Amino acid sequence: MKITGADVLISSPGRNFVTLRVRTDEGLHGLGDATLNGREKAVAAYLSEHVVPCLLGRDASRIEDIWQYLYRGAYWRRGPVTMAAISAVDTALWDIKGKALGRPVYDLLGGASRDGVLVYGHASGRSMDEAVNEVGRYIDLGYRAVRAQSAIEGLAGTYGVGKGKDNYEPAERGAVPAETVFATRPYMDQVPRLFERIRDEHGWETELLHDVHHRLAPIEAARLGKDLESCRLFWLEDAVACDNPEGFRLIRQHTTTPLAVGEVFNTVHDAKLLIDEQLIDYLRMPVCHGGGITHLRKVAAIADMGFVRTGFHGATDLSPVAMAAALHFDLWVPNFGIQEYMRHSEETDAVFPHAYTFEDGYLHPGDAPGLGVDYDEALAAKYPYEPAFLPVARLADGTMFNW
Ligand code: CS2
Ligand code: MG
Repeated sequence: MKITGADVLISSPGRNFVTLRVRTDEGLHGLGDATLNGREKAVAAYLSEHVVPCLLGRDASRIEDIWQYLYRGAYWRRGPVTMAAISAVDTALWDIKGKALGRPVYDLLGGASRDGVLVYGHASGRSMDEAVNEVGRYIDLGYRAVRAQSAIEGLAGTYGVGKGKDNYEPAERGAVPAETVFATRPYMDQVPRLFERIRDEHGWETELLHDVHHRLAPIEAARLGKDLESCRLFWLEDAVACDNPEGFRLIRQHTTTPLAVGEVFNTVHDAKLLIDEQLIDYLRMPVCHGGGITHLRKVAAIADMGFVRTGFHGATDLSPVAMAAALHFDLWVPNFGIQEYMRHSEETDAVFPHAYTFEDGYLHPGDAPGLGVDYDEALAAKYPYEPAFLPVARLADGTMFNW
């Protein structure tokens, strides 16, 4: 089966997405998500200019060889743009292989290791009261695990808090990033109070998660992890900026709160020290940014040796193609932990019809051949791309900080 073409499809149904569609001489096509929030055009150009010409005429069934060709042949290895492009090609080729064999991708990986994929939803509030109530709403929706984020008293806007009932959309349309202000001390004082309130109000049955979102120093993260131990979190995510994995040694010395990291990782090399030294408990690099299925199943095997489980990123800026690929992987992978599931907008779901379903706190990818997701190009044309950026954050004194 030869690759006859590949289309880089940019649309904005609710938010910007870049989708790669690989076509073959047998009439089958496969999809990959090439969306990198706020850097969409960089990945689109990398694909169009430097990858697609190299795919034409290749045997679509040679997934590993094409991965090696795109990775080793790039010379300039790794990084979010390169690996998002490689991940999209890889995902599309697994989609094609499943369609050619008439089997869902999870079956090609080794079959189901569980009956459903445990997911967590995103509860947030513009106040602590609203956040606590939102956790209750997600429990009523059937979620068994809920991430909770709230605005920080005294700060106008903060990471993870939506503007209303809709899901939190971090990227803001505009020519340059919006600027927000962060303050460490009120954040660290408030988060333990938020989770104490959630436990008081909603009990101990539901798994609770929190995303620090790269904003603390190691000693601060150690303190927060310690302060949260009585609330028994499922995980504390991105406790520190992970340019410095060694920082996790300090956090680990001080707290038993489980740690998750890796949504900004893109190859095993970003995670190796953390896995080898068992400095984390969950690895978040998703199929669409972490090298695709081909690379990620190697990473998962290495993680398994270090008792690290998967907990893939699944925000709305990862498309339903990425979610479908994640769910096939999640259903199979032996050291599965949990899957993030921020529901997409209705426009997004309409452009990306998919087979995955939610029931009783679990997702299932469905048994359609391949990934079980498609792309409605005619409908997508109604939603043209608009530049959008992730915000930047400064401290109150103007110091540039981590958003
Ligand atoms: C977050 C994301 O879902 C998460 O855990 O870290 O909301 C992240 O901020 C966005 O995906 C960035 O585009
Ligand atoms: Mg996160």
